[in-house]
Amino acid sequence: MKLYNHEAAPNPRRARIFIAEKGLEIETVNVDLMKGAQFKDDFRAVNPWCTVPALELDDGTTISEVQGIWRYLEAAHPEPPLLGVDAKDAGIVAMWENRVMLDGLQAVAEGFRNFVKGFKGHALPGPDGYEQIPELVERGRLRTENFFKMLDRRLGESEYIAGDSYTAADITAQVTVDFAGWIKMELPDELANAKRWHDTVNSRPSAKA
Ligand SMILES: N[C@@H](CCC(=O)N[C@@H](CS)C(=O)NCC(=O)O)C(=O)O
Repeated sequence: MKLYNHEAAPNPRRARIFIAEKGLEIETVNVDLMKGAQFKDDFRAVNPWCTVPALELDDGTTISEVQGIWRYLEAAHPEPPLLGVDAKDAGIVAMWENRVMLDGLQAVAEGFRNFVKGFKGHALPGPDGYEQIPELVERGRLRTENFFKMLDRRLGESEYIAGDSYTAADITAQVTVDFAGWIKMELPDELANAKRWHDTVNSRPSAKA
């Protein structure tokens, strides 16, 4: 298996942390997003959406989308479970993970991609070009602030985001909080529940993945 990766980018990190939590070692292939390698024909043949991560299986099948990669790896390597331990838990993990994605990761991305000059004409990932919308920078920052508060409220009632154990919802939230540093935003000190959780998840060995 091979993971098409870009070390600095948040979505491949969601896949790498998951892989590390499963105790797996998977060869990585760097796709240099800074040089536009995602748009070259050889990578389009791997993933026509021109994004990383993408997981190439030994039979040549490629699975892109973090959710797709997670689902495959969880089914192939069930321990430790990261997508829920039974039907109810799986629903709860998916619910929280998606909320974190929509309200957190996408909010930071909105603030980042509409601001950074390098994303001019390419404000959204993928093969089609979209212009930046400067007004979205402020909105992205406001949404990120609200996301931090939501995280803190949730972590005041539960040890981890989807319940008593660490799951994929924590992975997306952990990556999001660290990605927010790119727009110079961090968890404020007064959000003590979220800070406690962030210290805990970021001290797991997988956080270095
Ligand atoms: N929905 C995709 C998102 C992947 C994504 O946006 N990846 C970014 C890196 S974090 C990317 O490949 N960007 C390429 C670009 O901006 O051209 C997934 O879940 O894998």
